[in-house]
Amino acid sequence: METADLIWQNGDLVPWDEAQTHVLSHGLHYGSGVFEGIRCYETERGPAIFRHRDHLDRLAKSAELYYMELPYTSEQIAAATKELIRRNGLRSCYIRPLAYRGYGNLGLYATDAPIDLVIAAFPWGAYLGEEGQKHGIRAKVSSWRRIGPGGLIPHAKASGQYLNSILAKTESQKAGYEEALLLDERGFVCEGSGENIFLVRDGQIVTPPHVASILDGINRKSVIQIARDLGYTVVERDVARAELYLAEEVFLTGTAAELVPVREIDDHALGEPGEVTRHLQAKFFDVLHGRAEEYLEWLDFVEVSAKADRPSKVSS
Ligand code: PPE
Repeated sequence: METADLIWQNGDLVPWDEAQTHVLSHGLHYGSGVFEGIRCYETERGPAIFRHRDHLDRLAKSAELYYMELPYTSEQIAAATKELIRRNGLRSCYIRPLAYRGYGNLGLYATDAPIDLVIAAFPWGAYLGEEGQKHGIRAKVSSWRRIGPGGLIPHAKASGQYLNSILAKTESQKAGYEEALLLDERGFVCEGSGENIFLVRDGQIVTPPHVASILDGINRKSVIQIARDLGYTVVERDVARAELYLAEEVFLTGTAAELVPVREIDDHALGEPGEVTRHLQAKFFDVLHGRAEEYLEWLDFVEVSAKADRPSKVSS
């Protein structure tokens, strides 16, 4: 992976290689952590974090759902993130805050394990490849069902839950596809291993609802709003598996993936990205890069001096 100079760890900026944790940290053993994936884009007015507040709200909610008390407020985390971006001299980056149960005791009811909080910010290019972003990816419906509300909390972005996504992603990669599409426990379409999914059917935009065990994606929400603002009809409803093959267009949204067209599912060709996908993708990229006035309120600008003040020597 691409690295940066510093990582924010429990209140301190530490050199990247020195951001360590104890091997008996609770989160390492049980996946008892919650995290976010956030992106910051270079804009004409400087670096801007997309829907920063919404991501930090979701982080706080994920923590609350797992009875974890975050040691910092969203305001403190936001300020720390901006400082980290400045000190790393980054203009655009992926941001990964992670709160996990640290070192204290093992066992499932770990009252003595403190909650540690780290924030990393580093460059991360096109998640599913430049080619995929332009021409679409090949996806496969996974044999693994998405975690359901009976056993876990699909609405939470919790570390351990990602073992489910990892199984699905690994299966799809080994089978020669770029991404896995998961069905929910009932067998309806849910989402990608790290993205929400949209279909275009009869000119309408369709996306699975909350009861289909989706993660309440921030880009999903954004794209729904942008599409409606552009005059499209967006319907949140259950989607049958075969609709994936019958759709005029399919695309995925997520922070890492951004907006990626799907050109083939289970060896059914959908073809090159369609008109709706291309229209939404272009508008969405304008929004992310601060080129759409009407959505500027979604951007949290990072104040940097004209010449980014990159530290020549790192001190912790
Ligand atoms: N579903 C899942 C399971 C998911 O992990 C993500 C984000 C989404 C939907 C889309 O959510 P949002 O980013 O709020 O629009 N996946 C993150 C982690 C990816 C990774 O490989 O790590 C991300 O995109 O940052």
